[in-house]
Amino acid sequence: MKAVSLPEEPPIILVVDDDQFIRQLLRRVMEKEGYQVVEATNGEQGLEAYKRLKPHLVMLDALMPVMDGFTCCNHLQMLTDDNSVEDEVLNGRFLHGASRTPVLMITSLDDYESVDRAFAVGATDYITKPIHLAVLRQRVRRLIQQFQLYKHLEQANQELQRLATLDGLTGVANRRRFDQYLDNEWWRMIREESPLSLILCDIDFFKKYNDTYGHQAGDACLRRVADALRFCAKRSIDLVARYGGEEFAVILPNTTTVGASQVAEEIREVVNNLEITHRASSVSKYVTLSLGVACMHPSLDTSPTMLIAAADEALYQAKAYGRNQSFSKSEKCGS
Ligand code: GH3
Ligand code: MG
Ligand code: MG
Repeated sequence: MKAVSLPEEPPIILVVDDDQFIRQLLRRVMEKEGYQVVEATNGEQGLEAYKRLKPHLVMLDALMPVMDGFTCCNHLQMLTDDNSVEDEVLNGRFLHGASRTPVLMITSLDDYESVDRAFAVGATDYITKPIHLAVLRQRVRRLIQQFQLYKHLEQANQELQRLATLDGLTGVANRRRFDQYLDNEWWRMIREESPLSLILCDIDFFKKYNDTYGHQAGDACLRRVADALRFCAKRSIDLVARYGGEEFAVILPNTTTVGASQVAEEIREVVNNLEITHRASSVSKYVTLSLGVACMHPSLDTSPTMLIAAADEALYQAKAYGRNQSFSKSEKCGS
């Protein structure tokens, strides 16, 4: 995982206020703190600048011509509310909007209603004028630190999620990802009324390979086979996964039996051509694969397990007919 590094550029603060004196004061104080400051004179300009600059903090006056601070704050929330439902649940429960750029309202309005309204439209914090500069500095520092920390956590979380879907040895998708993807594509193919194909590949006499060359050589062999599979499953929607042990699976959406059988034969040939010596094999001098191909037109009364069972049965046939070959078993999947 990448180490968390501090940003090189100083954080940007967007000051939105119609009062030139206040803008200049805030600029002076914030620049002294090491921040970059950008100014806007009303809500509309503020939104434009926000979209362009993606600042780390917005300081927002409440009363301004053209578009006031409450309306502007509302729009800002809509601009940043592009999170998934899952993120929303997390934010709502634990993070209280920490994923959004913090908005600090600085205003002379100090009545209950205005304060409540500001928080209701998404303000992160509220400071009244006349501004207590020492308090402002601390609040700004805290808000920016929290926002940056959240961003780092988000990056780390994304990286963890990516790693949680990969097989550690071979780098292809793991079984968990395979199950998820097959399920997703199953539903997608129902909607599109398209065929879904699956290839199960099993290395022939792999136990003997391990016994002959050792477990580490076995691991290296698995990696090379996985690379060959990745090479053959060319489309971005194809998924290669380690199904378990020395078995791999290839999910081929929008693919007929004929198409999938071609891919299976190509995989078989590419692995043969790797010429990984296997002297204990009874079918070849080299490491070979047996492959089972299945294709279905997903529907509401069938399920992904049926596709897996069909591919497994086909793989069994390929083994029974002598290994180093592919066998397909399909519903009417066209050609
Ligand atoms: P067949 O031709 O019928 O497929 O026989 P096989 O020997 O390939 O099948 P079997 O299921 O008997 O053995 C699979 C072997 O795969 C046994 C196991 O030690 C090995 N294996 C499973 N996972 C790994 C792994 O991560 N690394 C290594 N090196 N070997 C593994
Ligand atoms: Mg096996
Ligand atoms: Mg095997």
